[in-house]
Amino acid sequence: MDFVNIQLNDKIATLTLSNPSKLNALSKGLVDELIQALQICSENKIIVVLLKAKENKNNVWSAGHDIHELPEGRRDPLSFFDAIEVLLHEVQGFSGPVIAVVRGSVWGAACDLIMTCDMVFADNTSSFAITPAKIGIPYNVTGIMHFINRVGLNRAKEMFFTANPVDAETAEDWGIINHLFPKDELDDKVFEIAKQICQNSPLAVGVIKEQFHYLSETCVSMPPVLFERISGLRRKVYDSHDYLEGIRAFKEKRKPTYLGE
Ligand code: LCV
Repeated sequence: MDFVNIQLNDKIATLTLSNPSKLNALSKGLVDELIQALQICSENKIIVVLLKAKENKNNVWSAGHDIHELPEGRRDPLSFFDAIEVLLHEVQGFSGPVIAVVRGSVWGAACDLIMTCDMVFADNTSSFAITPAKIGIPYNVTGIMHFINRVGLNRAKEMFFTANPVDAETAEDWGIINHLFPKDELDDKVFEIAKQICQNSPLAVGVIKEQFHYLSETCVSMPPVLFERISGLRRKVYDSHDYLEGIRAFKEKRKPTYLGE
């Protein structure tokens, strides 16, 4: 694989993002390889998957969706069948725990990926930012639910509306991270936790994970008309000046000028 390194160690697999020139941005190539890697893990009856990222000089775990691959207007890049959303479904559907091991900063859809993992362990160089508002993107309901479920309504709003990174200590306090470990102990501590999980019944662990998934996805039922309204609102944003402006400003390395239209 070009962008994902796979290591199988008995019943534990380690998948490492490796796209250094783009700060491990979730390009379609990298995401497709992650999906393929999870399928290889299933075929090898892996019980626990550790998700890591190759370190880089910028200390970025992942810079999120590859902005150069975002459509310029008129198309939702985060709809149900888009690669990143398929990856999130695959993580949720994997038969055992998928555990994120984080050093450095996590951005945008990579933050949603982290929120979709079953557990997150990190060191104190980690930070977590969800950035759609910064580049004019309205996000999607399942992604927003991941954040509400993890950190609660007010904190999720703070993360989305400010697009500011949440530092490691706050992330642990808010429940984004299960535990903070010292940088030089992180890998060993997490591997011990993975081995502990492997001592337990993989069938039970798998079914318990699936129950967590369904229960965490339940929410107050939303009348169909509201689903339609939300998809219409998202369409309006994707057709807007501001959506184009956000992406072009990033590419031109300048601050965006939003008009609210
Ligand atoms: C492609 C990149 C990227 C990148 N794509 O280094 O969640 S949503 O809805 O927003 C979703 C759509 C999403 O995930 O959108 C992407 C959200 N990600 C971000 O907003 C992070 C954007 N990147 C940054 O803010 C900075 O690059 C960080 C803070 C990550 C690192 O800053 P630093 O100064 O260390 P550079 O900005 O110089 O980036 C190094 C190279 O990586 C590219 C960037 O264009 C640059 O390439 P060049 O050297 O060719 O100019 N890069 C960074 N992020 N998401 N490419």
